[in-house]
Amino acid sequence: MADEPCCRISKKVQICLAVGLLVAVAVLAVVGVLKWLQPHQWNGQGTTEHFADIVLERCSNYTQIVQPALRNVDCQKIQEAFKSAFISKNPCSITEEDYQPLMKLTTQAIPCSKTLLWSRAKGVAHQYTQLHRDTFTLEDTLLGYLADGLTWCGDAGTSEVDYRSCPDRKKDCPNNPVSVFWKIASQRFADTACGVVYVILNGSISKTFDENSTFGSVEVIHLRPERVQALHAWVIYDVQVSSDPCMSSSINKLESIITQRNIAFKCQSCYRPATFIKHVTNPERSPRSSMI
Ligand code: JS2
Repeated sequence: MADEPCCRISKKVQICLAVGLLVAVAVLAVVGVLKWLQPHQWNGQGTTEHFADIVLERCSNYTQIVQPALRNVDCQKIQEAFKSAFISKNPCSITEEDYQPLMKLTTQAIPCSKTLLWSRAKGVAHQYTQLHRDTFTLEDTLLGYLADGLTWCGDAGTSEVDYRSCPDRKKDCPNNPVSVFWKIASQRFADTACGVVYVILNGSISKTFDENSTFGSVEVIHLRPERVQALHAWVIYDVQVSSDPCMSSSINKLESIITQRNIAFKCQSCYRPATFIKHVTNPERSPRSSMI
């Protein structure tokens, strides 16, 4: 038939196209599997699932229920400012400037003598502020409340967050989104503290005061002598110790750093956190407040 050679060729072309399509699908499948099996790029856990939604929900909860005095805060803007701090950026080159828009939107007045710092004693500190609602750890302020316990990072080449892995401070790089956030948040929290500042330390570990901790390397050095009269350390311990933890060499080191900065120092050791939380109250009262 006149159209037979054309038909025979088109049959051949059809088979070639089909084979080509099959090969293409197979290649894409292999690439997809290899990408999926690709080892995580970083050593730290990936961004917390639903990160942006959690930030928005926490912001609404905090400003409407926890601290209604902040009810006029724009949570959408805060969520956007938080995302803009790290999305589409190299997660090992995050700077303090990246967080400035978020810091500006989360300014908050903390009453003098109502700042509570902590080191290796997060749980006890938060149990204390749950009982003494007029006292604030960083995580009881809006900024700390938004981020506490979360992980987040992005990547320069995409506008997506990285759910697979994020840089670990020690194994990958210190200027990652989470570490830079807590450094700048802790710095501002200490910098704006006033009156008597309290810190809960762990007397059951060898380095009760660690100069390399966030408390030791950031907050202690950012307390302002012109605003802070004294630092009161509450050293809690739950194992029988031979001597008073307030007499330890690490506490003596803390005392010398603080007094050399013209801030008075006081230490109180408290056996068993439970009794401490119930009975220790901070008598200092002051109507003045500080902006963070
Ligand atoms: C909270 C996190 C996270 O005074 C406290 C707080 O103000 C905190 O911001 O910094 C101090 C505690 O840090 P430190 O002295 O290094 O004690 P730690 O027990 O080793 O806690 C380390 C965590 C400090 C910063 N930080 N803080 N919530 O989710 C969180 N993630 C990090 N990295």
